[in-house]
Amino acid sequence: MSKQSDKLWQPNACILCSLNCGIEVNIKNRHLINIRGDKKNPKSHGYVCQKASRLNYYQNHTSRLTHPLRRKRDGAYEKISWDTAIQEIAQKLVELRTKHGGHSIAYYGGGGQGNHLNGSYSTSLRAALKTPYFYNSLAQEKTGDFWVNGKLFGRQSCHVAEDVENSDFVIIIGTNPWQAHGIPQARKTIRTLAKDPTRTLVVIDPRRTETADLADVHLQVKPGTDAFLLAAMLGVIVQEGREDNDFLNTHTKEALQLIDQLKAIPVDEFIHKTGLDLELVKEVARGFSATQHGCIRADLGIQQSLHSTLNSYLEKLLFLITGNFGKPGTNNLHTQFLPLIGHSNDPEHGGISTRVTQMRAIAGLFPPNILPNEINNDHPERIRALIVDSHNPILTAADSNAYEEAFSKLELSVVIDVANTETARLADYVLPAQTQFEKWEATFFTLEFPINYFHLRRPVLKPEGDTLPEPEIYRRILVAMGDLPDKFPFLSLIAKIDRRVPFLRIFPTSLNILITLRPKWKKLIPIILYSTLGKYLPEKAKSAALLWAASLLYVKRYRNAVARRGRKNKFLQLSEDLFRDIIKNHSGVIISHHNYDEVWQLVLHPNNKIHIEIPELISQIDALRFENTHDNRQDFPFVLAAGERRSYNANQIYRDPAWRKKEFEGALKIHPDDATVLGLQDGVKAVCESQKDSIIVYIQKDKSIQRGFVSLPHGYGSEHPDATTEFIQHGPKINKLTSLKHCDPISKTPFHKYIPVRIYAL
Ligand SMILES: Nc1nc2c(c(=O)[nH]1)N[C@H]1C(S)=C(S)[C@@H](COP(=O)(O)OP(=O)(O)OC[C@H]3O[C@@H](n4cnc5c(=O)[nH]c(N)nc54)[C@H](O)[C@@H]3O)O[C@H]1N2
Ligand SMILES: Nc1nc2c(c(=O)[nH]1)N[C@H]1C(S)=C(S)[C@@H](COP(=O)(O)OP(=O)(O)OC[C@H]3O[C@@H](n4cnc5c(=O)[nH]c(N)nc54)[C@H](O)[C@@H]3O)O[C@H]1N2
Ligand code: SF4
Ligand SMILES: [Mo]
Repeated sequence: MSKQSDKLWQPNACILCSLNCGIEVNIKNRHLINIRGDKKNPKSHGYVCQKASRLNYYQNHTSRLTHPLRRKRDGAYEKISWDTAIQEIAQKLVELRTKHGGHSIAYYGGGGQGNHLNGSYSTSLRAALKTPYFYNSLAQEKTGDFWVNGKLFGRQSCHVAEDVENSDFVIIIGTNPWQAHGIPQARKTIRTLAKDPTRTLVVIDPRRTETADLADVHLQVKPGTDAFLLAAMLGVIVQEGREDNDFLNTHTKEALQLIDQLKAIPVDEFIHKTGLDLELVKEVARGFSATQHGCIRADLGIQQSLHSTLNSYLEKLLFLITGNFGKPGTNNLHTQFLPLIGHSNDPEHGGISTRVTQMRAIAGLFPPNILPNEINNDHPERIRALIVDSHNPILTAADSNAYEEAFSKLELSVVIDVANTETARLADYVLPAQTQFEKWEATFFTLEFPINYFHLRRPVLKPEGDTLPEPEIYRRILVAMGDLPDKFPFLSLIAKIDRRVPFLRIFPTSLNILITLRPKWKKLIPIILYSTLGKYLPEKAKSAALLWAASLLYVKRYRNAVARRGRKNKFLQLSEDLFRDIIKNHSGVIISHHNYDEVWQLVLHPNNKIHIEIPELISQIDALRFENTHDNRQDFPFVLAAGERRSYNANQIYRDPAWRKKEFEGALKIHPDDATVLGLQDGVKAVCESQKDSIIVYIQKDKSIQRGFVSLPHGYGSEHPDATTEFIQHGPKINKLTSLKHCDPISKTPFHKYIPVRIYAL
């Protein structure tokens, strides 16, 4: 290829899943006409899956928002100016904050698979609103896991990575990396693992997934019985004396009660409940305890099913009691460049709870499963205003009908999105954001150990219409609310000088003085950075200002690991060197290189010991013995996994159905024998009904699914305008079937993979 055409390829990243693989795009007339993997990306090395090549469908489609909108009395929307929108929204927010307190306002957003860099400035918005209510989709999948991490490792922000690539015994439970990824270069990694006769791959999934097809052992468990399976495996290990006592003695706090509990597990009885072969399960448990380099990769199949928080505990116990932690090829803790999540104390230790349903925060987040009940009542301290940012809860949170009703009760609803979503079409104000290809963007999913990466992306397109990046939207709201001045002339001047002579450190010093004088602004620092330092960053990378602070904090915590990446400019401070490197390299950079010894510093309990006993969950292990698994579900005989990841879904990020090359309907997978009993042919329409509602689905006979179990895809059901501009629904709206109450008692994460349903001909 000639030098000239080489220049047409611009580095960026795929925004469809947490991997954010590096891509190169070739643009013509505002269209992403070619997309390929970016070989220079130090994490993904050119890897992409089939979904990335369709990214133009995210950028260009007929539901794109280009102007601020306000809902009129008759329900129709009118275009308004940014000034009007911001003034009216700010006025209402101030009114609510003054009259009812910050508790009357909730924020649902801050980034999903993307929009992390811009969304992270929302901490300033929430601080100014004085609201503790930060709702996010992570709290409908991972907060049970985070809560367990908090107990085990000291903080809920301690997060576990899995080194599948270097592992010789991998257990994949409740996830299908072939479709969902979740581990770097998933298909390549899984294929290499499967081909190697010296390494073992075990998949635990009620469906014979593409990943299960490649596995050495597929434990085709009965849906919802993983707690029994995992407890039984732990029982086998402890009862046969196979636990790693050296590891436990050195690295964990005493665990007598736990060991006693595991010794008492009725292994055979538990395995029987899972529908699996007794000896096969025992062999897997023995194999995993024998290896020195085993790891477990888990996801929604256990986190969004029965016992989800308990499942997360048992899964972690399995790698901990076998000592598969803190070494290559095992599970490890990892660092985070800008912490994606925080820590919340339990209510009994001073943590906050919501005013209406008394729900605790976990990792600083509140679960979507409680939100409609926090809004839809006449409690004096109910939520009255909601700001939704880069989420589409009307389709993606449990119980769409309850959400729709709750929206109608709000005194103010604002949606910030790039597209006119189902949620936007219920809001009082709709604010159009720039897409992730029109603004500086990065992901805060820095989930790797021992080497960690960060990728700041430069915009590849000019912003469409009258759109703004989120930090600018928040900044304007803060200014209109009277919480921040429009300009910081003095600090801006200092920032300008600081960028020329950073070693003088005049900007951090001045910022410190400002915050000492104005302590109220401490939590608004992100927006202050954006307004000052941001203006003087190279290539107008204004939104990258926060990364300057992130670099400082990261170096403060992990100095040696950052130093090991090698100095690019040894005259600069380490953090300044890291920051500049990030801004300069548009294909991503390595930010830290850890030693395995350093894993223990990431355990934040005193003496860096893991507190392996969690009394609340040990009692749940005990309770399993008395649990009745013979469901009395005659009315709803099937278990529906509501939300499978397939080739043609990508959350609700793609809205135009034309992105799909096949699987247009998002059909219900059902075992052929079950379909025959119900008299349903392949391809026909049928009704899928839960206790909440019913939807129409297309039938797809599929032998990969076990009898009694059915599956519908995630990411369908969006309404997209056709040529006549009428909104037409494409595929099932699965969350019509799900319920707010069907969720974990501790974390309120929904049991979406275990929805009792009945199916009948239309
Ligand atoms: N193609 C595609 N990829 C995606 C996404 C997408 O929308 N599309 N979304 C991204 C996001 S946000 C996430 S969180 C991840 C989720 O990634 P995954 O968790 O891998 O996705 P799912 O397909 O929802 O569920 C995983 C598996 O759980 C199995 N399962 C269902 N019930 C049970 C059970 O009771 N026990 C066990 N052991 N397994 C069960 C299902 O059969 C399925 O194979 O995917 C990410 N990647
Ligand atoms: N039944 C069931 N429900 C589920 C799941 C399931 O498996 N089953 N999975 C759950 C999981 S794991 C997740 S993560 C959630 C995902 O659901 P959500 O958290 O709602 O996120 P997305 O579907 O990714 O929607 C992202 C929204 O952000 C918008 N957007 C894209 N780029 C930008 C941007 O730069 N700025 C702004 N402001 N907006 C932008 C998109 O247009 C879209 O409307 O769904 C959950 N819901
Ligand atoms: S969807 Fe595919 S290409 Fe995009 S980030 Fe995920 S794995 Fe990479
Ligand atoms: Mo997710």
